[in-house]
Amino acid sequence: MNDRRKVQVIGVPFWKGCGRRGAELGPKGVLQAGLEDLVAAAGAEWAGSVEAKPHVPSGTRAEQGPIRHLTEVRRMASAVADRVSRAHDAGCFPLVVGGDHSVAIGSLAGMTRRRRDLGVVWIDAHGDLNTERTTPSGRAHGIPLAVALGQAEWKLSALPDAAPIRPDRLVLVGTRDLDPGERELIRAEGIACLTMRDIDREGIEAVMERALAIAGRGSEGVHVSLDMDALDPIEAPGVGTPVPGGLSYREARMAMETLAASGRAVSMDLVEVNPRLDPSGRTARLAAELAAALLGRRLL
Ligand code: 6HN
Ligand code: MN
Ligand code: MN
Ligand code: MN
Repeated sequence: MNDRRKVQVIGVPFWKGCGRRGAELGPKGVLQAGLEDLVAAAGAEWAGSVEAKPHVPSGTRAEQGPIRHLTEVRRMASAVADRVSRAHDAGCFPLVVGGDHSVAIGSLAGMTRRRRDLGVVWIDAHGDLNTERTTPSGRAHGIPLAVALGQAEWKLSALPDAAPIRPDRLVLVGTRDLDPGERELIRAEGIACLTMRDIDREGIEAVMERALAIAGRGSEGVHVSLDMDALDPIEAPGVGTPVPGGLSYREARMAMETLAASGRAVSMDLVEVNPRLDPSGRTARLAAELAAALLGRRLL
C-alpha cells in the first residue's frame, strides 16, 4: 500500500445480494460520516469518489434459480470490476464501499485482472463460501468466495481477464457463523479460518500476523474485505445479518493498523453497512474510521 497512497472510492449502492433494502445507502452513509476527511487525516491522498451502478434495463424480471437477482448481481459485479481495474491502472488504491458483500465479486475480478496472485483477507462473521447448491438463503452475499475460488457454478473467470483466488492465499478472520456446506468446503480446500475463538486465545495482533503470513506469501499484494458484521453488533448494529460475539472496537482498529503496518494491502471492500438499521449512524462512522486506519500511518 505504501506505494499507493492515492485512494479512489468506488461506491456501490446495491442491496439485491442480501435481500434487505438499506444496504444501497451504505456508500452515502459512509461518505457522509466523513470518509474523505478521515482518509486525509490518515495521510492518504483522496482521488475522489465514483459510483458503480449496474445497468439494468427496465422491465427486467427476477429470474428463477437458486440465487436471487442473479442477473443484476452479475451486472453489478462487471461494473465494479471495470471501476476497480481502472482505479488500479491510475495508480490508486481502490476502496469499494458497498452495498452488500456480493460487491466483492467485482472487486476480486477487477484486482485479479492486474494481480494474478492476489492474497485475500476476509474479515467477516460469515464464511461467504456457499455455492448455488449449498446456499440456505439464495442470497448472493453468501457466495462471493465460492465464486472467487472457482467452486461455484458461476466462476470469477466468467468476468473478462479475471483469475481465481488460490485457496492457500485466502484467510478468513473473525468467523463465527458457518453453514454446513461452508465447513465442508473449508476442510476440503484447506482454507485458513481464524475464528473468534482464535482471536480470544491468541489476541488480534497475532491472528492478523498469521493472516498476513498466509495471504501475503508470494502474493502480489493483499485484498482486504471488511464485512462490518465482523464487529460485535454492539459496536456495529447497522448490518443485515448480525451475529453476537464479534470484534470489539479496539480489536477491529488493531486489525486495520496491523494490516496498514504490513504495507501489503492493495485494495479494500467496506461492506454491509445498512444505515436504515442504524439511525444513530455509528456503524457508518466506524466503517469510515476503519478504512482510514487501514490506509493510515501510526499515531506517533
Ligand atoms: N454476508 N451464510 C448465510 C447465507 O445466506 O449464505 C449468511 C451470509 C451472510 C453474508 O454477511 O456477507
Ligand atoms: Mn460477508
Ligand atoms: Mn457477514
Ligand atoms: Mn448462518
